[in-house]
Amino acid sequence: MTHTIKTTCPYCGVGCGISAAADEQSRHVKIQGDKNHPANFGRLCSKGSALGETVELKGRLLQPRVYGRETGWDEALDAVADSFIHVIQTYGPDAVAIYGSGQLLTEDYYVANKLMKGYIGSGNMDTNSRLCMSSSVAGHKRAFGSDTVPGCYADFELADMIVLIGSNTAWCHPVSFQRIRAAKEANPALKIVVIDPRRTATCDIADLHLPLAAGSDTILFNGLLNFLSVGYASRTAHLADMPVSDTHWGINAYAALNADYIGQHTEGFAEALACAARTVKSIAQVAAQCRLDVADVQRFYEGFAGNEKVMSLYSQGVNQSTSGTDKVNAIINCHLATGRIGKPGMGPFSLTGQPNAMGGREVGGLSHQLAAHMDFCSAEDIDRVARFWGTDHIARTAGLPAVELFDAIYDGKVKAVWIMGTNPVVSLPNADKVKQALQRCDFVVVSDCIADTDTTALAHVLLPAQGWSEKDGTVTNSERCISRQRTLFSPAGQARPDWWIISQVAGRMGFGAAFAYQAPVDIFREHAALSGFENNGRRDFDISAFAGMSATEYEQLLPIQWPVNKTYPQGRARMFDDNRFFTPSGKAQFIAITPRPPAHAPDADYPLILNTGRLRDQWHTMTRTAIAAKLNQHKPEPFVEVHPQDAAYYWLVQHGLALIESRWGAMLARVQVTDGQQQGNVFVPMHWTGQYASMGRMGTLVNPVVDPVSKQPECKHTPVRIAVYQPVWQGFMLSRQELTLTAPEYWVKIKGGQFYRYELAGQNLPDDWQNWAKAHLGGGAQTQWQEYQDAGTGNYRAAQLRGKRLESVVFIAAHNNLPERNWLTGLFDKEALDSQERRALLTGMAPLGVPDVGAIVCACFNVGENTIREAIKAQGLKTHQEVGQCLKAGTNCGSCVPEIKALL
Ligand SMILES: Nc1nc2c(c(=O)[nH]1)N[C@H]1C(S)=C(S)[C@@H](COP(=O)(O)OP(=O)(O)OC[C@H]3O[C@@H](n4cnc5c(=O)[nH]c(N)nc54)[C@H](O)[C@@H]3O)O[C@H]1N2
Ligand SMILES: Nc1nc2c(c(=O)[nH]1)N[C@H]1C(S)=C(S)[C@@H](COP(=O)(O)OP(=O)(O)OC[C@H]3O[C@@H](n4cnc5c(=O)[nH]c(N)nc54)[C@H](O)[C@@H]3O)O[C@H]1N2
Ligand code: SF4
Ligand SMILES: [Mo]
Repeated sequence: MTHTIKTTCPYCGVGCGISAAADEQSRHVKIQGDKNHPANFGRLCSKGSALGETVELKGRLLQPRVYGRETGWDEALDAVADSFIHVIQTYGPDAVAIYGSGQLLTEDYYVANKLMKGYIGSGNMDTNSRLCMSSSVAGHKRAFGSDTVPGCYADFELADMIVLIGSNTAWCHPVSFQRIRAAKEANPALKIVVIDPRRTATCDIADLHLPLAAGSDTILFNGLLNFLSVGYASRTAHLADMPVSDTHWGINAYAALNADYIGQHTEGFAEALACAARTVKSIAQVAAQCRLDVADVQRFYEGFAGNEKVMSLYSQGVNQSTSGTDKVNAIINCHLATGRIGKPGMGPFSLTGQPNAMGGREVGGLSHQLAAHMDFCSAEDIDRVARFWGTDHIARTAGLPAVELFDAIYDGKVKAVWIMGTNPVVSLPNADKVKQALQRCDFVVVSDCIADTDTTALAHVLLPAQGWSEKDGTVTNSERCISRQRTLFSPAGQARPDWWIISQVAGRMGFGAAFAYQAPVDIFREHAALSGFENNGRRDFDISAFAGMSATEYEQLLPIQWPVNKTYPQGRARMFDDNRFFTPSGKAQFIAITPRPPAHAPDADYPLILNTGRLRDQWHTMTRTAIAAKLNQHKPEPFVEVHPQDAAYYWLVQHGLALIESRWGAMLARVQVTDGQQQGNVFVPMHWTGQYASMGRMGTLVNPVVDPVSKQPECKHTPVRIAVYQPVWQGFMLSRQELTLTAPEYWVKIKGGQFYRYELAGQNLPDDWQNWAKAHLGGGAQTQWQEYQDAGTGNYRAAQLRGKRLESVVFIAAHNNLPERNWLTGLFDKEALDSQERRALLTGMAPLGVPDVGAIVCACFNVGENTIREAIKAQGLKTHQEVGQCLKAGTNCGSCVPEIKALL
């Protein structure tokens, strides 16, 4: 029997509401967007729509394991508690650590943080949010005195201009992107500016794309602050000596500066402007240093100055930088200078990455935070939280931030670590060192819902966590909206909720009374009570209205934006609408920004800049999205984007293989030549791991240098070199069964609908291809083989059938002259091949007259490139809407609209 349950998507920070029709017996779930959820009003992207394909039990971690042996919960929990107690007694509390994740629910996060900071008494709880949001957190704190996102999604529709900085919104926040696209279609006067070194899918809706030099954002925004301030100095007596020259900065811009706002509600403007004016003198200088056209910079500045309702949306191109915090404040400075904050349609807006990036900050998940937006800077806060928690063990100083934490593990200073809901062997910079750190560590506990990840492989104790569809609790999205994630299915195997696992360990460590939670609502109530405890309006995060909530009210909780308290019982859409900030003076702070280049410039050995980021259809380390065959079609293999001139210079060819090396590691990827990439920059996706590729784990390359304020690593800027990787042979295999490969140097595993696809390349020829193929594909007596071998060219092709059903194919070539995979993969959907298809098998190409859909463009409706091209030609289609009417492509999640437009 199916029952329909409202829940929230477990992927990005848009936080879309889902209406899920789940059938417990078959473990099937039909996913639809929740029409009433304020984040998406019924829309979903390709990843959210494919969630039903990710709930299968195959690959799940179903039972606790202690040193590789499956066991029951009692033994596993005792092992964790005993080892932690032993390390703490021998070396002190700072020798243990928890490394958490913005993918934990608020309730899980709260309990983990309370255990480490409140009861173990160490600050060593940090999270993958260190790699994600910590520059935004630090920038907010400096400017507002609190980690507050001022605005809300409804502002997108009210804005006159939206600036997207370091954000590939089209792929990473697709439903917000669709909302912006719809706003622009409804109001063509809405101007969109994209600031990103790459030309991304997001540029599809841009009126202006500024492909700035990587890392130069602070120059651009210091320039903007100057531009906005032209004429201000002469009108304001105490700033008369301001070294701003009107002639360099254009005319009429000062109309934008809000002197009243600056005077009444802010501090530090003079210093910030003086610093901006000292470091950036003219638009021409900005253009030269950011490597942009003067006219484009001017257009951006005039647009910003001339439109009152400006929103600045930013993400990892801003945060993941050694100037990340400064970038955030350089942007906020321009909003404070114009008074454009806390009002409809305007403001700085940090797009959060993970589903619960915001919730993690609420509970104090970063190692310098304590709880409920209180941190270790204030003795009063520490005392307050200690009294609330009823503990005399509370940590008094900040713990180690992620990169330092793993260095401390490597150095043997931290001897036991518990990793929850994150895959640091892939996602941390200098990932090989992270791997070694865990190999050297005395005691590694990993809680995950998936059995085989690069990190679970190194665990001494593995704890099966409930995943999305099983777990139950709350998350907070980019606009401070708290939503419920609800249970759809009973747990897989022995999987337990993270909060339960942590509470059990806490109990076994002797802290039972403080962790006697029976259900998530118990934790949520406590978290809510702490947020209001001795608050009196001094802390932004206050959801004390929920402190007395009943289990039924929690069950029925509707999405609501914090704060939720006596003053704002229905939540609050916009913070700072009262012009009151959470600094000691109550005023917002300008921060003087001195632009700095990225930590390491390219040099003779490593002449290129490596940029890393996300793809439309994969989520991080692919543990869940790669299970959904649909999501593997868009970009099946790890690749590196290279500018045509760099490709020519390094002899790289389209679809050939390249070896990318940095001072820290190496990676292999398929070459994609594109002028969307700047010369001197290359881009690789962050997603591939040791589970899906032999050498696709990009974290090995990444520079571990961090921002001095936020400690966030510079994931977008590593000096690298690139060279052709020339294998002796290349090929692919398609098989109904998952295979175990006897490792060629290069392999990639791709899950399809009814098949697994393996892309292969090797340096050593096997003695005999026939034996090699049969050793891999098996098959036995009931299968028939077709084979073709040409010793002269090195080509080998084989197909294995069981009756008329295709079981597997192998295609090997000395060069990369291999057929496209689409037609062959389509044959796995058929129970029987006809004789024409069987005859064509070893050509790898559809027989004449049989259509080949081409590479899949629309993942939602499975529409291929060839189909779209043919329809465009045959029916004279002119717009993506017409393509949608004709083929449905692009009409569900809309993420492929930019690609359809490119085909048009
Ligand atoms: N499909 C998908 N969506 C996701 C995720 C996912 O894994 N897959 N992950 C989620 C998470 S956790 C996060 S944090 C967000 C991230 O969302 P985004 O930040 O939008 O994603 P990224 O691709 O990491 O980086 C964004 C852009 O920053 C640009 N950039 C690099 N250097 C600079 C620079 O110096 N200045 C500027 N202005 N731009 C620069 C890059 O070229 C890139 O296009 O996405 C969330 N959404
Ligand atoms: N070079 C480079 N590196 C980056 C980035 C980049 O842009 N470039 N981006 C950074 C950013 S912004 C982020 S957010 C990180 C993301 O990096 P990670 O956090 O390492 O990536 P995920 O694949 O999301 O890892 C989540 C893990 O938790 C498991 N999991 C899922 N749900 C649950 C649950 O409910 N409980 C438990 N216990 N486990 C669960 C999943 O199976 C998976 O193994 O990567 C960072 N690293
Ligand atoms: S935009 Fe997509 S991934 Fe993000 S929450 Fe919505 S459905 Fe999930
Ligand atoms: Mo993130």
